[in-house]
Amino acid sequence: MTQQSDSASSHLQKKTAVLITYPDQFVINEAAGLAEAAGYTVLKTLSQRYLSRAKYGLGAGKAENLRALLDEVDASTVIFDEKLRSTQIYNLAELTKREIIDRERLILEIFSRRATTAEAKLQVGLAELTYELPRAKEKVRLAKISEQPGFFGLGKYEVDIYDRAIKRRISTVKKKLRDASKRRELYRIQRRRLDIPVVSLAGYTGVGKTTLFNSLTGDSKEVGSSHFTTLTTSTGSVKLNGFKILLSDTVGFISRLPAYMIEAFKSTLEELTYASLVLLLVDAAQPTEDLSRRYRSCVEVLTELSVSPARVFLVFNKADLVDETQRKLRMPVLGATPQNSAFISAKTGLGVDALLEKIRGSIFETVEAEVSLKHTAVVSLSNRIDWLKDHGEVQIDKHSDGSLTLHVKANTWIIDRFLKSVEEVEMKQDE
Ligand SMILES: Nc1nc2c(ncn2[C@@H]2O[C@H](COP(=O)(O)OP(=O)(O)OP(=O)(O)O)[C@@H](O)[C@H]2O)c(=O)[nH]1
Ligand SMILES: [Mg+2]
Repeated sequence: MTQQSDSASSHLQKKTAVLITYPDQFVINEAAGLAEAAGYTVLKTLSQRYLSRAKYGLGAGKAENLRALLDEVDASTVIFDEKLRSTQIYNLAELTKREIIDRERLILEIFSRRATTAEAKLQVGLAELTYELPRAKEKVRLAKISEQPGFFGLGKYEVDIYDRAIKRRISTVKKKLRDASKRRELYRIQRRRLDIPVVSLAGYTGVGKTTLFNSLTGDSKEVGSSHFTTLTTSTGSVKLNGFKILLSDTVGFISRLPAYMIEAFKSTLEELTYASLVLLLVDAAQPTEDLSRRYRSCVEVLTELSVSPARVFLVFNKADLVDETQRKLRMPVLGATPQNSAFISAKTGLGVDALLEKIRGSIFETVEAEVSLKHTAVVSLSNRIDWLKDHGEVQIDKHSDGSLTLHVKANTWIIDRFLKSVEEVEMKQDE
C-alpha cells in the first residue's frame, strides 16, 4: 500500500489511473501503452472478460471491487479499455467519484496532446465532436439529476440546445477540413504534373515509419517510443539510383479504431489512397500472434481507404532485434513471400538498400504492355500518347474503326500513369 502511495506521489505531475481491461496480455500491454501516451501513470490494472454489462460496463461485483480498490490507491481517473455509453460513464462516476475515460476518449486525449498542425487540430476536433454527439443528450439529462465527474456544468444546458450546438460545430469543422482536403488535392495534381511517383508509409503506431522516413529523406521528424507520435502527413523526396520518388509518412493505426476516427483523419490518410505504392510496416520483433493481430488491423484500415492489395508491399521493420531463424518464421504468418516483402531495420540501415532496390524495381521496372484505345478516346489522349513516347518505346496499330492498339515498353510507373489517364478520359466520356 505504502509503496503504491509512494509511487503515486512520485508522479504528482502526472495524472494517475486505474486501468480496466481484458485478461489478455496483448490487450493489457496496448491499453497500458495508450494510457501512458495520454500522460497517465497506471497504478493498478483490473481485468475482466466482459466489459459491456449494462450498468457499469463491469459486472456489479467487479464494480464494487473497483470502488474498494480506489480507496486504497489514490488514482484520479478510471480508464476503461472499451467503449462506454453516457449512462455507464455516469454510473461509474457516481460509484467511484472519479473521472471515467473510455477507450475512445483515451485515444482522443492522445490525439489532442499530439496535434500540432492546424489540420491535425481540426481532425482531432472533429473526432471529439463526433464522439460527443451520440452522448450529448443523455449527458445533459444525467447532469440535471446530479453532477458527477465528467458531467460538470452540463446541467445548465437544455438538451436540444447542447445537441444542436455540437452539430453546428461539426459542420463548421467539416467545411474547414474539406478546404484543407482541396488544398491537398491541388498538391496532388501538381505532383502528378511533375510525374513523380508517391510511395506512402503505413502501419501500426510505433512500428518505425518516421524512423524510416527520416533515414531516407534526411529529415528529422519526431520519433517516439509511445503511441501516435505522428499525426500529420509529411512528404519528402528520395533518390533511387537515378530515379526520384516522393515518400509520405502518415498517422499510425491501432486496433479497435472506430470508423469515425479514420473518417476524421481521412484527409491525411488520403495519401495512401493515391500512392503508387504503399509500404506497410510491421514490427518483426513482436511475437507472431501480436504481429498478425496488428497486421489484420492495418489491412482493415487500408481496405477502408480503398487501397488495393496489389499496391501494398510488406516491410518487416526492427529486423535488428530478431535473428535469421525468427525472420523465417514470421513471413508465412502474414502470408508474405520474398517477392512481396522485405526485412529491414530503419534504425541500423540493415536491408534498406535492398528495399529501395525492390521499390525501384516495382515502380520503375521495364515491362511490356498492350493498351487498347477506343476511337473516341484517341483525340483527348494525343498529348498523353506523345508523353508515353517520350518515356518509352511505343508501337501503334491503327484499326479501321479508328481505335488503336499500343504496344508499349516502358517502366511500370509510366504505364500505370498512362492507364490512369485513359481511365479518366473514359470515365469523363461515360458521364
Ligand atoms: N530496434 C529498432 N527500433 C526501431 C526501429 N525503427 C524504429 N525504432 C524505434 O521504434 C520507436 C517508434 O518509432 P517511430 O519511427 O516513431 O514509429 P512510427 O511508426 O512513426 O510511430 P507513430 O508516429 O506513432 O505512428 C522509436 O523508439 C524508434 O527508435 C528499428 O529498425 N529497430
Ligand atoms: Mg511517426
